[in-house]
Amino acid sequence: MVNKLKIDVVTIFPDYVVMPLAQSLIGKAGQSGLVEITANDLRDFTSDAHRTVDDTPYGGGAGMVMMPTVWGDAIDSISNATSAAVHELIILTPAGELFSQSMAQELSLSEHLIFACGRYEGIDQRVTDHYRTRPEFRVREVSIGNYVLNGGEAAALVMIEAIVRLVPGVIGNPESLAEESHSIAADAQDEVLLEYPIYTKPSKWRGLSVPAILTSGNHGLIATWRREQAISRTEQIRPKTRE
Ligand code: 6GU
Repeated sequence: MVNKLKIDVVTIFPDYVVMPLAQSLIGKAGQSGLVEITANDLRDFTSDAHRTVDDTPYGGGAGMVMMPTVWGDAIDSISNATSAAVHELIILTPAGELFSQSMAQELSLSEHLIFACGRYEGIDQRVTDHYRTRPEFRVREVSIGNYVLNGGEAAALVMIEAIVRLVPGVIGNPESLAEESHSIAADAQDEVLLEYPIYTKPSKWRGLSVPAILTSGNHGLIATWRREQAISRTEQIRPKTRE
């Protein structure tokens, strides 16, 4: 078997992630054996009758904090169950580094990804700090954007979809990945070019015609036009990313 990727999601809402992961390309990737995804219930790693995962914050403040004890037991158990040399531990938090195409590309080459989905006000900071001292772990705190979700589950789904489609063998058409790969180095430098506009039949719809150049048959002119469109669209929609 080549380059198999094991993904463990750890959450107090395993049902929230199970159905979406069984669908579409991610589900097919699972059937092909290239990717294996497990949704783990954090409460299975509690030791009290109430299956408690959270407690009040030291120093006061609103809300509850997820306990390091439970997370430590879950991550130790899940990492010990795979033979991977390195476990990529991804702690989902709005206070994390921003997720990007270049991070997806990097993570798609991993052996084992563990997504720790925080709820409430977040996970005790010592979980990150502890696993950063363990050489068999690579720990990242990751956010998918500058807005606040109630928990990391939806963010984990977003990341998994972006990562799994990049696993070699998962996408049917490697050409579409090759085109995207140009944007990856750019993304790493925050210099992404947005896609040019695309059209299909009919050539006229509700009074709107397809740009004539696209039906000209001149592939050189079409390529130039698309590049110009991508640049002007990027300047309009993301003025900051291109200065
Ligand atoms: Cl990873 N978690 C939460 N709770 N909110 C977010 C997020 C993550 N990324 C963006 N907003």
